[in-house]
Amino acid sequence: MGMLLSRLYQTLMSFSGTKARILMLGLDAAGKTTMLYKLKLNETVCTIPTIGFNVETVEPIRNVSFTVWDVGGQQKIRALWKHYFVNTDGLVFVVDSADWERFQEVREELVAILENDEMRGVPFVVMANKQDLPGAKSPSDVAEALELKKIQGHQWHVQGCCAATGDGLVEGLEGLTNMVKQFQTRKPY
Ligand code: G3D
Ligand code: MG
Repeated sequence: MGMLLSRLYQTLMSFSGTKARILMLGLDAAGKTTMLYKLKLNETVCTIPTIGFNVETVEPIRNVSFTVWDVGGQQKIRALWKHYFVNTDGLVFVVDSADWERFQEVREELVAILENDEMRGVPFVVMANKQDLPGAKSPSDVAEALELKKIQGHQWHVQGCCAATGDGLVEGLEGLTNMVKQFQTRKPY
């Protein structure tokens, strides 16, 4: 097993005993599928741009699932999203840090997701992806552009990463895991 994968497993194993349902969302081309494959097998795979409401899921360890789709556009299918928001424990929100022209759209999408009833209190990590690109904004610049400090009622964290190499993925998921565990202990059943 590769180093990255074993560190990822160690992080996710800290959920052992509890179920964790993680959503991984972001605009198209943010790098979600690339990240998903890193969680599954430590190699870069060819990805086909996701069209419409195409949901991908991996369960890297038992009881820990990652469910992924593209947000943005397609007003008509938004009503369907809420079914996937049910019982979410954590959100990985992936941003292309070099695509600053879409930061406003990214912010609107994030806010719209978090406003959902089913997403109340759910912690999230913003993965400021593609840090390897020359035009990439730093994680703190991404946090500022998305006005994360204005978002109330959710614990959050921002992590710079490069899905292509896997850099920063473990750190991001560690941060999320810690927040999710706190969220799960506070959650009334
Ligand atoms: P999505 O699933 O969010 O839509 P993808 O995004 O995972 O399909 O990635 C979209 C494109 O960005 C892909 O390029 C992918 O290789 C690239 N990408 C993902 N992560 C990184 C990264 O960290 N750095 C760089 N430089 N590129 C990244 P293609 O060319 O295959 O469309
Ligand atoms: Mg995809």
